[in-house]
Parts: sequence; C-alpha cells; structure tokens
Amino acid sequence: MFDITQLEPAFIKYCTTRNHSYTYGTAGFRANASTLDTVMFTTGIVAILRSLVLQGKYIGVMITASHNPPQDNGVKIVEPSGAMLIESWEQIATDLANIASHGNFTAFVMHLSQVIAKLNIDETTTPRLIVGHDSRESSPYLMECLQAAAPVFDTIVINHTLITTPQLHYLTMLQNDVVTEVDYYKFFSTSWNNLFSLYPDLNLTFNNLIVDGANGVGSVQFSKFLPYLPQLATLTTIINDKHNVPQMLNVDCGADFVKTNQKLPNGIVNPNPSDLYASFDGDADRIVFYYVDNNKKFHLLDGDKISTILTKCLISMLRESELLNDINLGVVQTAYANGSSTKYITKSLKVPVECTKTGVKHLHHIAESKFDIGIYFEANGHGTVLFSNKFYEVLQKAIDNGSSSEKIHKARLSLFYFSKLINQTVGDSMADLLAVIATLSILQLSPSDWDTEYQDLPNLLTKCTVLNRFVFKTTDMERKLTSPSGLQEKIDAAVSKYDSGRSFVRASGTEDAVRIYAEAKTKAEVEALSKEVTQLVENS
Ligand code: G16
Repeated sequence: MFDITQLEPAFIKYCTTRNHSYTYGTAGFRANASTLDTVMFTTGIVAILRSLVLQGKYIGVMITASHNPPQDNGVKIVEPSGAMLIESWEQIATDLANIASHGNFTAFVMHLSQVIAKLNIDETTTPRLIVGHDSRESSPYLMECLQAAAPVFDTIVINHTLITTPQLHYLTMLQNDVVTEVDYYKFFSTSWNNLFSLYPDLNLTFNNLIVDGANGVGSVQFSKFLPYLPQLATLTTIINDKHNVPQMLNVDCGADFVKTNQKLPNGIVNPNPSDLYASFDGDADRIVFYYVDNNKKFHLLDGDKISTILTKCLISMLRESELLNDINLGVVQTAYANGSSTKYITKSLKVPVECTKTGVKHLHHIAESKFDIGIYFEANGHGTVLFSNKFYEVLQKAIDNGSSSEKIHKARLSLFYFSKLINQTVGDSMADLLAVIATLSILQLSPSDWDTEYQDLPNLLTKCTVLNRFVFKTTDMERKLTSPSGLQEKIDAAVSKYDSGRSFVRASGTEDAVRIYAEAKTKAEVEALSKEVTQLVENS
C-alpha cells in the first residue's frame, strides 16, 4: 500500500522547473537539462505506475539526449519487452509532467490519484525499475530526480548507471532474471561465434576497424565488449572515447555529425582506403559507416546502406533456405530514405518497402506487424531487424526436418544465428556493427563494393531555427506540409525545377528546429534546391 501525499517533500525538492510545457517528442522528453528536473520526477512515477499495471514487471528508464548537444538531456521509458513505451501512455506522462510544473502539490496529488484510480492498480504489488544514463554531466542529478518518488511506492530499482540505450532495452527485456551487462556481451559474442563457425574459412573484408565513440557511453561499453570478440579486438581502434569529458559529447564527432556533414569526424588524421570506419551516437543506438577511396575521398554508408546490405544478405539466405514462400521479408523506411535506396530494394532486390513517420517507435511497429523478417533503418543509422514468432516456428521446423542439401541446411542455420546477432529490442550501434561486419564477410564485399551496390542521389539534410516550430504540421508520412498555409505549394514549385528533385520540411521532435531534406540529380542542384526551400521556410 502507498500514500501519495508522502510525495510532498520530494515534489518540493525536485520539481523546481515551473510553468514549462513538456512535450513527448520523437524519443521521449528532451530539452535543455536545466529544465528537466520536474519531468524526471514525474517520469519516475509514470514508470512505477506502468510497472504496477503490469504486475510488477521491470520497466526500463533511460536518461539520455542521444545525438543532441552536451547541454541537453532527456528521458525515455522502456516496456518489459524491451520496446518503447506504448503510445497510449505518452499522454499520461505528458499530462503528469505539465501538471507538476504548475507547482501546486494539491492539484498534482488530485490528478495523480485520478490516474491511479483509472488504471485500476493493485496497490499491494511491488513496482520494479531498471534505470541507466549516458555520460552527460547532468545525468547523475537527473537520475536522482527520477528516483525521488521510488521509496513512496516501495519500488525495487536496479541502477546500471553508465550504460548505452540499447543495452538498457536489452537488459529490461530480461527483466525477471538477474542480469548484468556481462550477460549482454556474452549473448552477442556467442551469436557472433556461432554464425562464424558456419563459415570457418571466411576472412574479413577490410584491414582495420576504427570506431568513433562520439565521446559517449558507447566508447566505454565497446571497449568492455571487445575482449569477448578477440577476432575483432586485434584490428579495432576506438577513437573519440572521452566519455568522462561531458562537454565533448557529440562535438565534431559521432553518427549525427558524420551523417549531417558528410565528412570524417575529429580524430582521423590519415585515413586508409583499406580500413572500415564507423561512428556511434551519444547513447550508442545509432551507427553509420564510411571509408575513403584511393584519392582519400570520403564515402558515407548510412542507415539506408545498412538496411540494403542486410536485406541483400537475408533475402539470399532465405532463398537458399528454400523458405521464400513461407517467410515474408520487408523493409521499413522514412521520408529521409534516399530515393535510390528505395528503388534498389524494390526493383533490384524485389523486396517490398513501407514508408512511415520519423521515430523508431513508428518503424518498429510496422516492421513487427507487417513482416516475418522486418528490416528497419532510418537514414541517420537508427534501426534493427525483427524476426517474428512465425519466422522461428517455420525455420525450426525446417531445420528439424533436415535437408538433403548441405547448402540449404547451412543457409537455415545462418538465418537462425543471424537473428540472434542483432538486438531485436531496439537499434544498437554495437550489435548493428557486428551484423554488418558479418554480412560483408558472408557476401565477401569490401566497404567500396558495398557502396557501389547502388548510387545515392546527392542529398542534404539541414536544420533551420524558427520562431515556433509547432506551426509546421505534416501529412503523408511527413512528406507534405499542411501548415503554414501555402508553403507546401511553394516547395512543390521549387522542387519541380530540379531533375529527380525531392524535398520536404518537418519540425524536429528532439530539437528546437525545423529539418529540411532535399535530394536531386547533382550536388549543385541539391544545394540550390535546399537553399531555395530554406528561404521559403524562413520567409513563411
Ligand atoms: C531520435 C529518434 C529517432 C529520430 C531522431 C531524430 O534519435 O529515436 O528515431 O530519427 O531522434 O528525430 P527528429 O528528427 O524528430 O529530431 P536519437 O538517436 O536522438 O534518440
């Protein structure tokens, strides 16, 4: 039994941000860290309520602002399955935070007791949380705010402190076992060894691997993971590993920097054409790859390239397994996907593509509900592959029945081990890195071979600060604006002047900015189109 009036001292101490309007964005609450104490306190309560509703299952909470600058922070809730908080609870979380920010404890308690009554909670249940945070300076204090309500509900809290977002998702999934981060390393390294045991003569298709840790938590965790992967450890160097200098987080490095600027991050002085490079983001749930050619020209291998190469590998394993008619495979993308990638997947690989709104929560849902093998990646490098129960049932039956052909049997086992190599709870820089390296080895493609599978249309993603980004409203999976009035027609007119031109504008759900995407036949044309659309946005 709990008494929510006992929350008052913690409310007074931790809800100091007043009259702030909190919005649940693309990936939870995210803003300048100085405004977040109140929403951390209430998010702790929401996670506790979610656990109570689910009979005391472990709920995950991660404190991070991922790719955002060091001064920002944020929070997201993870379901017991390892997935993002179910959408119907986003409103509960938003309302509670905004009521708390008025600073009136009586009104807060009244609202909270109504929520509790509606949820029909058994007050004798013990709630359980698994929490963690990234390397930001503000994270430890915000963690204190998050946990401030826990004693009033007699909550059991496992605090993993410094951990990546995907690790927290994964550990939440294993909520009822006693787990540590070592279980994560062991699981994925065993999957790697199992997959490679099927291909004993395979060589890796690059000389050295250079991993940019974005000066964040991913660099710590990857260095702890590497000893479990001796084959990779000997040829891997981690750069931008200053996770203990919080003001360097994501600065001139990391996946978002490399993708947006389409250039090498800090720390690579003399790039080598025979090496493979990869950048994590601040909480290690995104990854992009790149390499340089013999002229030292930079080439980006982003989320679209990851998605296409995984699709190529998995569809060929499925074909060789003779299970193409029993297991359906598809790809999920957003409006940011390069037009050439969509064309390559549908026309060359003959695989269906679905387009949805930005935010992994949307992609994850479509991949899970529409496909037995659902491959989803945002162009920014955020994604994973989901394998349905039906996939495992059909595959297991086929493996158990045996096959007269060694090749078919090997393809079936490959599919099984591959499915265990990827973190199915959420996009994960470390697991995605292993999956891509394994794919390149199995297909025997060097980084430049991978790149030449199809040619990206030149593209530009920029952002623009406006007075009020919330007036930018979209439809058609964010590809068209419905407000401000008349702006879409002007964008359409601008786009029509460019060969293979495409452009769209949407408000970011994680930063105070409007994002502008453009692509066209040539670099000069895309630059001109992007400039034109930016001017239209500025003048709107
Ligand atoms: C988050 C989301 C991603 C999204 C990105 C940018 O990533 O998880 O799905 O693509 O924000 O979103 P927006 O364009 O709305 O700002 P991360 O890595 O920052 O958690």
